Amino acid sequence: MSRYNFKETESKWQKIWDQRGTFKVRTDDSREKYYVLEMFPYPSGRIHMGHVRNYTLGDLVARYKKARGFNVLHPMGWDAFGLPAENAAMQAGVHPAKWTHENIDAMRAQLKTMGLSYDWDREIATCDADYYKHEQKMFLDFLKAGLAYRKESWVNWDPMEQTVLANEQVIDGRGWRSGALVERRELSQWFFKITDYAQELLEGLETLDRWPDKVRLMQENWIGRSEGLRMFFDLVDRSDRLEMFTTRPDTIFGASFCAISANHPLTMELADKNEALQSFMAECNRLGTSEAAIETAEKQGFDTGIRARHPFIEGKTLPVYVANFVLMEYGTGAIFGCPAHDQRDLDFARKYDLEVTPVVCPTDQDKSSFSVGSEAFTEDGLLINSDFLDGMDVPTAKATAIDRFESEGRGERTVNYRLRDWGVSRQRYWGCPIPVIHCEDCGIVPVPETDLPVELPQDVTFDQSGNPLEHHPTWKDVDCPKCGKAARRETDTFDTFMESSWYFARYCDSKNDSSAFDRKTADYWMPVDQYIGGIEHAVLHLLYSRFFTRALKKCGYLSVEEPFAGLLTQGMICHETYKDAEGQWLFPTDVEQKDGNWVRIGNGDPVTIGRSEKMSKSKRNVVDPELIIGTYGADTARLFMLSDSPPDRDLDWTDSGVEGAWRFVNRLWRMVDGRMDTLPPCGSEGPEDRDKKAESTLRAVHKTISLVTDDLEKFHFNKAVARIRELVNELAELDSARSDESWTLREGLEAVVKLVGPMMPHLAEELWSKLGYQTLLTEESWPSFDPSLTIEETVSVAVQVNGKVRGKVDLPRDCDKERAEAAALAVENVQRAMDGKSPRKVIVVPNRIVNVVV
Ligand code: ANZ
Ligand code: ZN
Repeated sequence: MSRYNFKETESKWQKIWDQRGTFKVRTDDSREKYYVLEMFPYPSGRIHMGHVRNYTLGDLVARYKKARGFNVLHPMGWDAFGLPAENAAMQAGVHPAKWTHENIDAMRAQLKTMGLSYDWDREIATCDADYYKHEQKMFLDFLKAGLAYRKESWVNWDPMEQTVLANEQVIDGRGWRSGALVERRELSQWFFKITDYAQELLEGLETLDRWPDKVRLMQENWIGRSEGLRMFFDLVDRSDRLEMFTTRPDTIFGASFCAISANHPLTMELADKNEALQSFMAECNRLGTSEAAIETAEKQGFDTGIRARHPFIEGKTLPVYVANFVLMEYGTGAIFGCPAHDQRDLDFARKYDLEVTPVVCPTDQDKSSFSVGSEAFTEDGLLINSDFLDGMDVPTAKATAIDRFESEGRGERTVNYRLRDWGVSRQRYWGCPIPVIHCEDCGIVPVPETDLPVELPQDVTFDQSGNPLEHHPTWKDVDCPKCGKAARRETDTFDTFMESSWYFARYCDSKNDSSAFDRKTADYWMPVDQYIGGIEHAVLHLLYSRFFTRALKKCGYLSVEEPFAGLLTQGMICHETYKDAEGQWLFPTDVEQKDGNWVRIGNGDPVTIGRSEKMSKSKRNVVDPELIIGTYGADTARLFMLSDSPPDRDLDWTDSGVEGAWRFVNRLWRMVDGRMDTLPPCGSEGPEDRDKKAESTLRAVHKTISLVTDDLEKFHFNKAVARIRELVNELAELDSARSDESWTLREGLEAVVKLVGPMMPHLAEELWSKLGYQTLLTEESWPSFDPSLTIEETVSVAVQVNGKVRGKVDLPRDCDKERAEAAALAVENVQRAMDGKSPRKVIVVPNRIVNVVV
């Protein structure tokens, strides 16, 4: 018997698909479209197992939908701008463009060995001017539509390298290369008005019923809508007032201080003549803007000496502090603190010895003795110590307090969002140039559309710190498009999240030179029906894309609002970890098992195994896809990716799992190859009668088709694999010497081959042709099933009570004992015979009898 040669077979079918253009697609109004997309990779140089899983999942969906008759769009490309290319340029002296394109070539070649059903004609690389010139046009349109604006904003500044650092380049508050303490600096930068869409983006989540709940929740929290009150406190001896935002106006009588941000205008004003305050501000600014940093830092305050008047308590004044936990970017940058009912405020009050007056009392506590110690009470209760709010519950007190503030003209109900506008300027080389020009006379002048693209200059050097565009000798120097005077090009480039915010629309019409995409074409394909990728993009990428799509709609580019109708977030791939005696991580390929112990290959040194963790380069617990595909073939790798866990769960990579998949591949191949001689020829007439075994196997075939179809619709891919394996076991029992069974075997094998087609496309294609078909399996339709054959066979079972027949029940053949028992006990006549007693014992003889002993 010959062996399955996956190497030859896989490359053979890849070539045939390629030559026939099997996966090329066009818009076709007569057919229903289906758009499957996997998040495009960053061209780091090599694919990793996460990619293999991601693309296997997408390919399964694409091939399945194609077999179901959809016009399937399934494209691939490269998220090609970004920092690693610049780092490579600095460290290895390769130009980012060269580094990126070489990586793309290497990774494309790797992907091609997986047999993925992409329409490669639509491939894009976002670093090509053909791509980003359309992005520049979009920016100009956004500018006209009022969706882009400039404002001063904070950046990380490395004082030693004299350069702006990306957040990823700040490690524990220090520059990643210089190790210098990073400072914050204010720069004028470009922003997109994503906050204009806060409410829409929130409401839109409700329509995304094919998104995981946890992703929707993460977006909801990120947008962070809160309803509250904006109100004013008068200041003692000052004519201005302090405007604050609160979500707890009910706690107003418990207010014991006010706090403002280090960047609040009042702080700035006071700091002018106050050096101590200046250094406090600088300290706050060093903390960074991340919420995590603010949450964990010790609460610090600076008493300004200013006093604010309590709005409802005659004569009461509150100290105004500058505090490190108040952000300028949220609400109004000023708060009143109510220590009894907010933990941060309580920590602050204890530190500065401020009043702690409880104003909400838990319902199970006595209001005259209730007090707050080191833990704030943040739940609902009844108002105390609160004048006109006394006795109310929190929601009523909130509404009443707001009404009072409003009627006295001291405040207004407002909705506040945590979401900030999207800052898109980056002081980097390897990104899309922002198409504007700075003129001394005219200010900011958009680059005229006819001058697009603004291309990145190729001749840049990376030997100095800072942005190479800044120190390019000529690139910056341009004439003002408005007045003709010598002017300066913007040297900032776009955040790379820009390119990934519209690439899905570009794929619809990726060769269009005159515009980003034809509107009708985009309207045909969009939205993406199924998007697949990692949960790490649950917030930023997905939210930016949802905003960008709305902005494109506003500018007339397309008609949809939501870019991704369905979303699947895949789980991680995990692997055991290994360490040597010194505690250094080892690669799985460095270790082996000898006489039951793990040792290092070569020298036999002992190795300790750690638990299975997410594959990562730093822990070295990675398996190279190229090695697996080279050893076992792409189909084995793909099958393993699908069989062991549901797609949204983590998957443990084990050698035994891969070998199991490999054995199944070979088993299927042998089943067809080894029995070809005995199978009835392709297309021959079926048998008139079947024996019992042939009949029940035929039922199993139809049931499996029906169930696997259902599994694939629900993304229960591992269940589908298990069912197919079960069917294969059953088929193996058939006797090829009997014509009816042999005929059933052919039907069964044909069904199996079609069912595994989207999972193991090369093997399936090979077996399809072995079974005698001249067509490509990839162009065949999904197998159908005869519903009458999927109905469970029922048997009539007698029910006895203490040995006497008392009734009958119809049960599915071979059903489990619990079901038989439950059905038997439910028979009315049986219950009567049991006379209210509970059974001492129930004996089930499958398909025959149930005997109840009472
Ligand atoms: C008084 C108060 C009393 C508050 C109390 C809370 C509890 P969310 O729900 O996230 O919107 N806050 C307002 N602006 C702030 C800023 N710029 N920086 C830091 N904190 C700020 O939170 C709103 C609450 O966070 C507001 O309600 C305010 O404190 C604080 F028992 O006002 B609260
Ligand atoms: Zn000008």
